[in-house]
Amino acid sequence: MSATRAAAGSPVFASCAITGGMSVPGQSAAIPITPAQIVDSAVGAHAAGAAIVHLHVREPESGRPSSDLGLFREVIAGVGERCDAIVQPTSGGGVGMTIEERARVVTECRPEMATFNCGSFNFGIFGVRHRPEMAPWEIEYLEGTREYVFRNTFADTYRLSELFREAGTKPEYEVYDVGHLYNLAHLAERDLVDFPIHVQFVLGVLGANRAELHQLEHMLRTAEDLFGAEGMTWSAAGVGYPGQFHLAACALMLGGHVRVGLEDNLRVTLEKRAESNGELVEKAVGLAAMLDREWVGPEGAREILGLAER
Ligand code: KMH
Ligand code: ZN
Repeated sequence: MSATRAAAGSPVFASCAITGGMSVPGQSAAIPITPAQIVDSAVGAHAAGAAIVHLHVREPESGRPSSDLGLFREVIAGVGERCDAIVQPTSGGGVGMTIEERARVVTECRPEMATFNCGSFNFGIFGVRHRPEMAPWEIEYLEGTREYVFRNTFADTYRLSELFREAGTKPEYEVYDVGHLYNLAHLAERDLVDFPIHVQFVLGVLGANRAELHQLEHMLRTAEDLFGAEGMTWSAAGVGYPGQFHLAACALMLGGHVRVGLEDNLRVTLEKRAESNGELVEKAVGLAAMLDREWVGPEGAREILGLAER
């Protein structure tokens, strides 16, 4: 694989992960909590250039990650009224949610896209620094992940594949480690996958692969061997700072798309905490321009992802 293979002027889009299920509000005042805040932040991310807004919801009073369908409906409708971003709710959810609870947003809201997690692994956020702003439940949430397994068993993924098909929702396959690609190939062997697929390489979670160039290259090469370069589109999401922007730069260089957002990273530079999702998208837009990629919004992304003809 050539290390610099994105054609000059090739189109790139971004997804912005707005609020997250594996973070707590006390980590940053910029994390949107209520449906109105999540909608505002998603609309701001779209205005800054994001084609996809990846959404979780939180209990409005506490900020605890939630799977409440009413909250999802409010946020999805709110974003749809104000912009044409591709709305991509999570089916990953947060700590303590069952696969049934996590899947409900797909079956009930039938979104254009949703995330689809390709394997089980430890997902540790207990290393996050405790801050005075954090409520007792937040400390418990973080510390509890010493025992947390993010569950996505084979049976779960078989079922989820069927539910996505029934809903007409395009999965974004979240792969955190190379083995998750083999799990996805296994789903394809069972005829549970519709090609071309869209893969998100999520690197930097404690419990899975690190956000490093050679790991992205290895996973990309493996994915292309399994599915063919024509059989897939892909994006990279680095968790933490500077991982988010290092991975974005690698993806831009290698011909992929990018994901940024407060779900994965709270800093815009080493010295400055991000004040909004839009600020993180703006930085990605700047990086893309420096690397001669042509930025596209929701319509361009729909075209690339094959959503336009669905
Ligand atoms: N929290 C991210 C590391 C999902 O929502 O389905 C991965 C994620 C998964 O966004
Ligand atoms: Zn997510």
